[in-house]
Amino acid sequence: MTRLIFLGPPGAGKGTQAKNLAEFLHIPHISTGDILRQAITDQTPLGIKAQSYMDKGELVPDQLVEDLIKERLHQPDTQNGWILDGFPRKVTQAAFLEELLAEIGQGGEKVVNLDAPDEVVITRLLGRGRKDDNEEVIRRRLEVYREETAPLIDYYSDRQKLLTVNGNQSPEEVTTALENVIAA
Ligand code: B4P
Repeated sequence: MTRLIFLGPPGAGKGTQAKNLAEFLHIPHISTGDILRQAITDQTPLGIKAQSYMDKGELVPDQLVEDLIKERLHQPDTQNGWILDGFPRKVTQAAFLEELLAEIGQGGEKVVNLDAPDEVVITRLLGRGRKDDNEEVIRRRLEVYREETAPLIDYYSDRQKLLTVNGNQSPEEVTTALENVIAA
């Protein structure tokens, strides 16, 4: 049973690694960013509410992502494990997740902290060129990461759930490092 949470700054490689690992393990890759972007494309009520926040590099309100995570983790395909990519991003979201997992009997999760320096992630994201990948928005996403998300490193370390992987290597090297920490 693999239940993993990917943590790290924007551009650290969370989406890249989480997608591959989930395919390999045959478990769902649950990316809040992907779900929100799809909702924006489909112009659903969720997408319409989320768009202005995402365009500015701000986090969308907790309630929106918490509702979608609750709904997603109740789906039957989560029974054999999952990878959460982009959730939680704040201590309040982590507390919500802890309660949700206790309620649905899906504890035992590990948290992978994938890290890479600012200059590296900025270069990667500018190269990708998604709508929220322009320099001003990237800098705001990094600020938000430092203020809101980085405290989760201590949060999960205190709970003995944290695994750390250096994201500043080639994708293949990151995958190998990831496999090693998970297997250990
Ligand atoms: P996300 O979609 O989660 O985007 P991200 O943090 O920028 O990382 P991503 O996973 O896409 O990039 P990756 O590092 O894999 O979030 C977008 C927005 O959604 C947020 O700003 C927020 O508004 C909203 N949101 C999402 N979840 C939320 C939540 N819980 N609460 C509130 N709001 C929420 O890859 C980046 C690039 O690097 C790619 O081009 C990739 O090919 C490249 N790359 C990856 N690994 C590499 C490597 N080792 N070497 C070289 N390049 C690499």
